[in-house]
Amino acid sequence: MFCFQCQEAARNEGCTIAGVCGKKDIVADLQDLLVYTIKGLCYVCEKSNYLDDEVMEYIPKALFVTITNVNFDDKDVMDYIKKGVELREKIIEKTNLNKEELPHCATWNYENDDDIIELSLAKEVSVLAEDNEDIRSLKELITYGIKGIGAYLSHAMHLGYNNEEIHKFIVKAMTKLVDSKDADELFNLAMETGKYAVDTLALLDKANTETYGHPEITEVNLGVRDRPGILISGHDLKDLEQLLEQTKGTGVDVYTHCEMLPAHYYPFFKKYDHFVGNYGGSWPFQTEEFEKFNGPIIMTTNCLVPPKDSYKDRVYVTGAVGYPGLKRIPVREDGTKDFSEVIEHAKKCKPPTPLENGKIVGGFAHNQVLALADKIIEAVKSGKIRKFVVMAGCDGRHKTREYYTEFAKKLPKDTVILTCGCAKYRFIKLDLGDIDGIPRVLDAGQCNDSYSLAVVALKLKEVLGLEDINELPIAYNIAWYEQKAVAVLLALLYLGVKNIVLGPTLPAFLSPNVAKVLVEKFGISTISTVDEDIKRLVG
Ligand code: SF4
Ligand code: SF3
Repeated sequence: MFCFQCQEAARNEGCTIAGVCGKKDIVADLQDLLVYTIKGLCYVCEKSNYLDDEVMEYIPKALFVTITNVNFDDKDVMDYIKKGVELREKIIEKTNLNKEELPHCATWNYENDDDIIELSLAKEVSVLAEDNEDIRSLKELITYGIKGIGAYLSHAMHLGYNNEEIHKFIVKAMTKLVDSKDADELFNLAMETGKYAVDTLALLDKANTETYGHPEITEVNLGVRDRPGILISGHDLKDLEQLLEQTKGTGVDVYTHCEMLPAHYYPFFKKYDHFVGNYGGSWPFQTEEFEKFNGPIIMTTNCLVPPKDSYKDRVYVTGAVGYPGLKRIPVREDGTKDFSEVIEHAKKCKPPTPLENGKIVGGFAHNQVLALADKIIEAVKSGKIRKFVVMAGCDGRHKTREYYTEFAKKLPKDTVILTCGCAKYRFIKLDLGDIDGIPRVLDAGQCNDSYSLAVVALKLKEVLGLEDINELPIAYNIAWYEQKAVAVLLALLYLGVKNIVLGPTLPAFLSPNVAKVLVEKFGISTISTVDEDIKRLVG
């Protein structure tokens, strides 16, 4: 195996024996083959100008399966590979494509599982198939951006929202990854990936807000009640809605974990009395927190950490998530999920052990921030707010991430943090005060809500009459971990944002030359010390 797609790649070079994330070599190899298969499927779609609902349903989900901390189950990955081959063969047959003119990723086949495993080990399906390290770097940058787009698109589609143009882009881009070896062409494709990342995030924002209302200022309870509970994690709001409906009147409470916290900000979810609050923090701390929760846990998306035996029987998965031995939530014929087993399980469990008390204040997605625009603009004009600092993105295991807590604490009092994603857990529980009633930490929601930060920036630019997004009093100190963050980064670059600080390390998949281009064109850099970074970002 060779995998370097996330921020925790071994030695910041790549995992080769097993993943730091817990992914076994067989799963990593099969995921490479899945990406290879998706490329082959896209290739035949592109060459025959073909797209149908089944393909549009499959590609984003299959991409989602390969994101860090989503699926650790070789059987699941194998099933997705088989489905990809099946869809591809159907299209070749329907469109009479000449197989002899197709590359291996679009023609390979198998007789049994051993054939699949054998191919998954071949160099030609791995990241290292590309010998030129700069071309490889650009191709993987695009691939990870597209994985992020696939994840966000899956969420939008789960809510019934879709945009064929995004699928067409994925198909075109994956085909170029097979065909192209031209660095300029690939660089432009990376920028185009950013454009489609913006479009996908906008679609998801529309899906979320039209379905559940606009997030609004909300206090989220961090304590627990004396009843059994179900903990739901990941990003999927539709799964949460169905769980809340099915737990109504059962005596079982529902709590959010990690990226599900922002669900509390939506008006729609406030009507559920048994939707109690948020339990714990970000994903790296789940092994201790899940242990103490005492009841069942549902993982709707990333980030799943290989579960300990002590609570493994209480973890349920759904959607793209998978882990050997964990129970899967059944899907009914009408497509809704059946949580009855989880609910019965919860009834037999003790209430959660309290971890903390107090509250988190959030809900500052674009609509809420724009409702406060006059106040915010006044504070900017009068100098009470000197600068906004975007501290969005992901959390992770490494100790180096304590930097972000220190950074937030040491930021001057006339700065406001704009956040979203699970990076916020490094500082959201600190009491950083407010500026004339405007909290110093404004949480827009999940990483899925990154679009909000772009809307706020563009609105501020308009109101302040500025020409360029970089003239705004906004600095970017972004923490990344997995591939959705890569999509968001490409989105920001596409929007023209310069001088982003990306940490705690630059991606291992950026070759020195590609990194150099990003530094020259966009002023990207990585973190240094808290004091130095405050000086260069805030002045
Ligand atoms: Fe390593 Fe990250 Fe890949 Fe897991 S996802 S194998 S930690 S690089
Ligand atoms: Fe977090 Fe995984 Fe990325 Fe959605 S849950 S931001 S790391």
